[in-house]
Amino acid sequence: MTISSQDPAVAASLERELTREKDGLEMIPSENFVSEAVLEALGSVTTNKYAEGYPGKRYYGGCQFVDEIETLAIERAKLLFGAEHVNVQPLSGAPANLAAYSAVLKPGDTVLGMDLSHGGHLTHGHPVTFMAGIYTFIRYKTATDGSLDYDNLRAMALEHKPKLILVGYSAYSREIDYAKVKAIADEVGALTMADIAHIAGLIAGGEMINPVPLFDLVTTTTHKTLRGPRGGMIMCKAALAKAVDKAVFPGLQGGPHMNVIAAKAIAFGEALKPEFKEYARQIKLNAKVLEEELKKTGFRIMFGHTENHLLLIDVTGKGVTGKEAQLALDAAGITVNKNAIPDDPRGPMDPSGIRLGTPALTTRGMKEAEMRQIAVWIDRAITAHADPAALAAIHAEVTELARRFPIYQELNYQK
Ligand code: DSN
Repeated sequence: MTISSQDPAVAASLERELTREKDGLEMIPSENFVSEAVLEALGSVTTNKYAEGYPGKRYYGGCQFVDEIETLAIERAKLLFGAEHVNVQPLSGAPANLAAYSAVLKPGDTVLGMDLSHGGHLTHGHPVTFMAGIYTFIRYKTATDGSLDYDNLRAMALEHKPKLILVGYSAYSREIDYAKVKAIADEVGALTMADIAHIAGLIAGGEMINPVPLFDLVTTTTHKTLRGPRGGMIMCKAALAKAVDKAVFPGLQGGPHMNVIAAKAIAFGEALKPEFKEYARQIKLNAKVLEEELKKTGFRIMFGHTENHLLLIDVTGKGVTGKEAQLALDAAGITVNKNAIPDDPRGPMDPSGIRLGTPALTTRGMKEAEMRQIAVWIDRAITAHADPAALAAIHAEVTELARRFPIYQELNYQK
């Protein structure tokens, strides 16, 4: 029985989504295209299995084979990042962060985390989150040159005496000096945590600094640049292993999603291969070319420049808001997301910027020449944002390019 014969309504929507992914340019920096093997594992029989606990210490029978799978995922992740301990059960990035906090903090403890509009994440202490009601988050910002303001971070750490200093961001395009942050944390007796969700693939590929050997806790998602299934993971020093495992289960979660853990094991296996290093290198090269070309057409790149896979761009100089730019690019077949810029005077539903990145395009095999062409289309689409015919014309060109870099050729939800 296929989806199309059992449930044509869902099959039709799946097919439309498949066509959207194939025929457009996916430039949301947190998205990617997983391998067929990762997709297959997500739809495997391990979705049927309950396995509360950890390999060799489960609360359910019949776990011998899912134990093998989870052990493989853990061992591969350890190798990939040089981690002393890994928990692969977090369901995604936000639960991983909450589990990491609850492993080492008591309610009311103070955490230093990055302001959302400067590239931080909601789960790094934004007042709308549940964790902001439990812990006291003090939020720092970037310096005017776009680097982390380490002097200010140190001053804030000395003033607030945090229990935890948190780095690692969702819309920030620069490298982080983890050794500097660790020295500040040591000076005030704080623990260190990095959320590497966006850049895990670049770290695994050797293209960005790896905080795992230095920091107490490192959380990540396994999708995004790491190109695995949608899920989370916590890495930590051996001394924190028990606290982290207890925080994930039974502290916050129930049965782990074993199909996702199987897919994580496969993705980590892929990231251990030499070709993944080449992939990570090309992601950065592509982002750099895109930055240079967009600068030439007059866009203002936030944080000065990119040192990773993403660009945060102020589009207001082109006479549009972030929302208008996102809508225009959507109509042209280029998917990005509207995003706040540092200390954005506009609101979150219609901010001043857009965020875009190169991981998914690079997975398709696109290189510098394609980035140059895409930068031209981005400028043309934003300039023509009120002209549906011009946007449709760009869309046709975009689709022609996308089809020259095929993905998922065997997939068909209508058969
Ligand atoms: N939603 C993710 C992103 O797009 O960056 C972060 O959690």
